[in-house]
Amino acid sequence: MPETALNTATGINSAELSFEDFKKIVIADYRIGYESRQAALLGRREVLTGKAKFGIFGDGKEVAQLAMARAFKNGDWRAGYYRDQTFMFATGMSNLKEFFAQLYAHPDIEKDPASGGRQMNCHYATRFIDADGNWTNQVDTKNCSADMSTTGGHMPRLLGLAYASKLYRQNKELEYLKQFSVSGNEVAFGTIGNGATSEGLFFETFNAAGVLQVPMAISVWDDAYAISVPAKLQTTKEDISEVLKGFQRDSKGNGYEIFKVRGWDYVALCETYERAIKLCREEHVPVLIHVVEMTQPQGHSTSGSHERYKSKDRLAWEEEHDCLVQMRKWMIQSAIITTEEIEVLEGEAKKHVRNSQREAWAELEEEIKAEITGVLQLIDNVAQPSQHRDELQKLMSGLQTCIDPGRKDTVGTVRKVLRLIVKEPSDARNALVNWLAAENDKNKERYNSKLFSNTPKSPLYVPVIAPQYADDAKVMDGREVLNACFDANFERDKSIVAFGEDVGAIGDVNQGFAGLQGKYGDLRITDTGIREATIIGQGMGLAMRGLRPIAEIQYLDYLMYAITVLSDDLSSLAYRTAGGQRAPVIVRTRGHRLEGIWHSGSPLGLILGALRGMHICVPRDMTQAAGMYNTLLRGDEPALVIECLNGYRLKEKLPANVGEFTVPLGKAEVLKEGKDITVVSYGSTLRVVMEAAPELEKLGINIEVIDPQTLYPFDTDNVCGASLQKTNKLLVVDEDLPGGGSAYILQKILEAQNGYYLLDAQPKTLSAAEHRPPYGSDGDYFSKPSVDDVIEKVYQMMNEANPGKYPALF
Ligand SMILES: Cc1ncc(C[n+]2csc(CCOP(=O)(O)OP(=O)(O)O)c2C)c(N)n1
Ligand SMILES: [Mg+2]
Repeated sequence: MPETALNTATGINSAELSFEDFKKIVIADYRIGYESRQAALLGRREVLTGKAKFGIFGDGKEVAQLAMARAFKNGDWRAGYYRDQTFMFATGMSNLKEFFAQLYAHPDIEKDPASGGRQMNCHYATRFIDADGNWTNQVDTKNCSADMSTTGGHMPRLLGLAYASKLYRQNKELEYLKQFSVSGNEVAFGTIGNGATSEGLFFETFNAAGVLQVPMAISVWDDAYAISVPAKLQTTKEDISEVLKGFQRDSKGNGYEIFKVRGWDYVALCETYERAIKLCREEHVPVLIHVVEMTQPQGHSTSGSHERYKSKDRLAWEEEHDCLVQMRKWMIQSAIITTEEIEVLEGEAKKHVRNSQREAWAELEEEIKAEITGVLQLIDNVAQPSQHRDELQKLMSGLQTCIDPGRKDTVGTVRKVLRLIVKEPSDARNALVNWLAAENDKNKERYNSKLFSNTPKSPLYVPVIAPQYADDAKVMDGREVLNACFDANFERDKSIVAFGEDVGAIGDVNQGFAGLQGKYGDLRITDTGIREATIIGQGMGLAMRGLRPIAEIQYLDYLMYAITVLSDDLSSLAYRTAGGQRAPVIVRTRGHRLEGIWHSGSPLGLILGALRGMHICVPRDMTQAAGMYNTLLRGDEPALVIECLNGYRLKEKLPANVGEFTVPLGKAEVLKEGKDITVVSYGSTLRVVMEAAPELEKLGINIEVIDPQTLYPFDTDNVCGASLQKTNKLLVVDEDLPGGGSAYILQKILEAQNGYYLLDAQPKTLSAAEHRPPYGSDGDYFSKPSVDDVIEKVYQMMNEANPGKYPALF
């Protein structure tokens, strides 16, 4: 191939480039690819010899990633999966030492900035918030949203990252947010395996990006397998770009530009990426780059070998079409490098990788060894005078000779020692106890911190502002209070956007946004397709790029269709990056009883289990909901707000400061004081309880009613526990299934708040029946807690405590 053809084909600006310069660039690329391969080979060995627990690597995918990295610019974003180590090295977003530090689970963000040792290897992320909660400048850096292990799980987030560019380009009001975008010129790069394209999240994302016309570039790394399952069992026609051809844009309308290229052809790859990304960046056309004929030299991961399921022919083909083998051959044939030179390069690269691995291991090992030395001295101090000296010495030598020890070995040994000498108090034992306490604190920080971002900008620190009411405050439908709250916030903060099904033109199905699209435009208040998972992903991408999304899920029952994204991605983001990333998405929905099986759901048990890492707000009315939105929109953590479906038309008073007052998170409110029984409830059942209260008064029972307002965090001032000091009796009422949200509340009050010690009767729960709520008023009455149910339940508890005073009803 003539030199000029090479230059043009690689997308490397040939105009000012000599052949020498061009050679240098290609050689530098090969070096990165080769080092990456060596890291994969060595990484696997580290797992097999026991230094690391699991390995999954990007071997066989190197060359395409070198080409992709060429097209990736400052300000761009990646949402990808565990095969992308070469891309990460080539863009400088990661390096060899960090690669090994993560493989060894080094819990220090200086060593593994992606996850602080929390994620398996090759799970990447760049850090974009500082310790004070400030955003870093995303325009001058290359950006990587945090990987997950779930294949395809990152697709919805990718949509949001690309959608942010569209908003930054089209909404001129956002120009003041200079650290996030330059006129929306940033591309969101996604990667996904061929197998994972079988997943619904892929198709939902793909369609949505075509509708939205956002600068999203999806690369499919196609190695014809998904672990052992071959393409013919994964993909129609065994070819994802073939079946997606209907998305190809044409003269009739918008769509995608679709590219297909072989994973071992460096020249074609560079050319394809240059063309594809230019179009994507400049014209905001989404692109698919289907990279075929990729290989997996070491098989899927360290948990198995591919010889089990690949034929001899396939294995031989893979060896020959190994992308680095092909690139090497091409470089030599094209006189870019000689055989001797490339051998020298490879020798150096191997050494460099080995040194990086050794350094990464030594850094972790030294820390732990130093801890062991200190602990052994402390144990020795208790061992000398101990009756259990022999056993203690055994424990010491066990720790001393432990191969590749970890912190569980030091801490575990000390805990055993303290049990052995439980009856031997001494200063030396105290020293050991103190050591353990200090170490527990450190390990808590290492392994248990950052479920939330916990920065000074947390919504927990938003100042509390009480609602103010004018003497002639208007009384209006609850939905109108919300509408006024949203209006004030949209006016105040130009970065707020809201979107979801029917949110735009009609202002949501209950009209909380009525009239606001007309006022603020359809870039800020926007209709979406029926695609719950990507509505959340859209919110995540925007929130990561400095915008303030309210992502609406039409009914709580449809949250299930987004639960994977909410649970795996949004809720785990702060934790899995050890506080390096955040996405303060506010998920707005409405739930609890209304009508029928899929419009009356209240699955709080499920939500509390799945969404730890989000604030869970359960306002009893629209004024409280408004106060919560005011709080959340001023904080920097994700939250779910569940409005009461049957409350939009109930009358409420409009606070004069409807866009300013705040409802603090985790602060329970006593709605009615009483002395006989504490009744804790939330959401729609609170009205039921409040209706039951005067009826109970007639029966001589005075209940105290408490609204925790948020389930996570739950009553951080122990208001519920304190109430039990007075009543000594506890009833929890909700409309989840038995053992769902109410069981969570019991655990909080009885165990976390020590309420158990204050009870003089068995604590009870009153929940919905354990089936779905049937349609119709009778179905509701016989399945969800009614006023009659509450009265009888409370009465029964009083009857049990004092049958003389409260004779049995039935
Ligand atoms: C949601 C989900 N389902 C299943 C898995 C288990 N799993 C991990 S990797 C993998 C195969 C992925 O194949 P492909 O998408 O082709 O990517 P490749 O590993 O071949 O690059 C599977 C099934 C997972 N991690 N996440
Ligand atoms: Mg595959």
